[in-house]
Amino acid sequence: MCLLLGATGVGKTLLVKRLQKLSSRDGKGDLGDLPPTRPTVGTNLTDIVAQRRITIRELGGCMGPIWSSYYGNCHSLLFMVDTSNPTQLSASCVQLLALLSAEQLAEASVLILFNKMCSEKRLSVGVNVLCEEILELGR
Ligand SMILES: Nc1nc2c(ncn2[C@@H]2O[C@H](COP(=O)(O)OP(=O)(O)OP(=O)(O)O)[C@@H](O)[C@H]2O)c(=O)[nH]1
Ligand SMILES: [Mg+2]
Repeated sequence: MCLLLGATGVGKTLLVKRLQKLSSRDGKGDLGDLPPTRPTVGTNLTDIVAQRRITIRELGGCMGPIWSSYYGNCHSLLFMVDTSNPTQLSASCVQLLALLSAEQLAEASVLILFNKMCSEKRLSVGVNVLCEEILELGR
């Protein structure tokens, strides 16, 4: 099981929809129009078939207080950050640090996704600086 986590509105559902499209037979060419998304209230399970089948469980950002009840059976973790929302960034750092220090996730591989880099509002600092800041906070 791969968990997909991140604060509200960072773009988790859109990523899952895009991955689904890419892994489907008709996803070989253009990704097409932007699919609509709604805030995930609860959890959203999706099977992606690439070289092998991967089950991704997105947990809505509003579920943050109970994310930990889904840590069991998690082998990998995708954590998404919205780079166009500086006011959310510190909350995202706190969430990420909680994930990185969770006993149940100690063996899980973690990928941090910096999303919305296309936005004009994105943070002007580079992703490497953000990573350093996050790691520094964790010391
Ligand atoms: N500009 C821009 N908008 C994006 C990007 N990714 C997602 N969005 C938009 O951000 C909004 C929220 O996206 P969702 O995928 O619903 O966010 P979420 O993380 O699933 O949110 P919750 O389910 O509430 O936790 C939607 O309007 C998306 O189209 C991106 O890379 N760039
Ligand atoms: Mg969602």
